[in-house]
Amino acid sequence: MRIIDSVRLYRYQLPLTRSLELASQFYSYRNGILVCLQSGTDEGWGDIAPLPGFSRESILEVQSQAISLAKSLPDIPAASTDFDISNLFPSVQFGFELAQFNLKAAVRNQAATEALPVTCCRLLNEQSYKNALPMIALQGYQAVKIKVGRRALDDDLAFVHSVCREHPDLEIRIDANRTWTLKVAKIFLERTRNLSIGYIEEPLKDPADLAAFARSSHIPLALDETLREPGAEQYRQLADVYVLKPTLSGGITGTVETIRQAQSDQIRCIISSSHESGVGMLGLVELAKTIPDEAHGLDTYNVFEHDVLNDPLPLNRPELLSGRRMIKKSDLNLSVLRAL
Ligand code: OSB
Ligand code: MG
Repeated sequence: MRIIDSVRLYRYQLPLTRSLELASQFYSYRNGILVCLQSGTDEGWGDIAPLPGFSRESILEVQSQAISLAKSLPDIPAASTDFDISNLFPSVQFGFELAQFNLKAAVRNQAATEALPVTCCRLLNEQSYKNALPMIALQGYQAVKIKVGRRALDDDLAFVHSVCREHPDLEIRIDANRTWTLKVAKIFLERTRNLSIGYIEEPLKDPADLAAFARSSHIPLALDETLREPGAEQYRQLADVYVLKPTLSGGITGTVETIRQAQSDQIRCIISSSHESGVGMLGLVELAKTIPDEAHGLDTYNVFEHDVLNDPLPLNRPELLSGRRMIKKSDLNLSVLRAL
């Protein structure tokens, strides 16, 4: 059996093309850690990138956990290591599981798996919609997601109505990121009665109101943040859709298990990214392939000025056509990586 010979960790800090608003704070850099598991001449890379404002763990906490985990790994069989242990931060679990998955693929030399297309949901804001020619900008997309709740309800409603009117064939998804009271959410429902909306994600500040919302809603309910909280169990049953962010919860194995359970309960699952680097994005694309009939929330990669990969991935499009791409050290931009 193959043994892990070495574990290497690299910090990165990637500049963003525009400042990124996360939970009401603005960021101009993305911090993360790449992990490389090596066995003989084979290597497997993973990405550990806790998202400020969303992850509970900070990059410094992640760094010290990753360093101690790395010390414990060499000489352990590559295939048998189980990172699905409760004391790991989700971002660390995701990064090490992805590295292990990629190492196993490298050992089996599985670079050329079948290229299955993955459908991507476009994140849409009013500014970019108005600046671009909408018919061209959205060409080929099946689904778009509109973030609401950061400005006056009337402005959100006007924009949602115009996108629905101009693109009747698109699945329109709404994400309020828990900004509304039940009262405001009900006004939104009232004023979208005549629209067809794919789902509304996290409408409410207070999860205790979700049951009342679901009872009066004509729009399917998607849960994201609420799924990751203690006490999520009582709210899961209200959801028609789960938005799954493996970096923020569950890593790879936990996410696969949630998908399996959800599918037997007839709940839709969307794989969603959290501004991971290209290394993490490739892992999310692999996971998305396991749910081929959905448009996945993978439109977060375009914020980077440059990536950890020398050649940026072609992800800003409706169909991500990906055979598995094997990452090797020579694919990485070493000038942005600092060995830990
Ligand atoms: O609220 O779903 C969110 C990205 C980073 C942090 C939070 C969120 C997101 C996304 C990802 O919206 C894209 C998507 O899910 O379509
Ligand atoms: Mg969301």
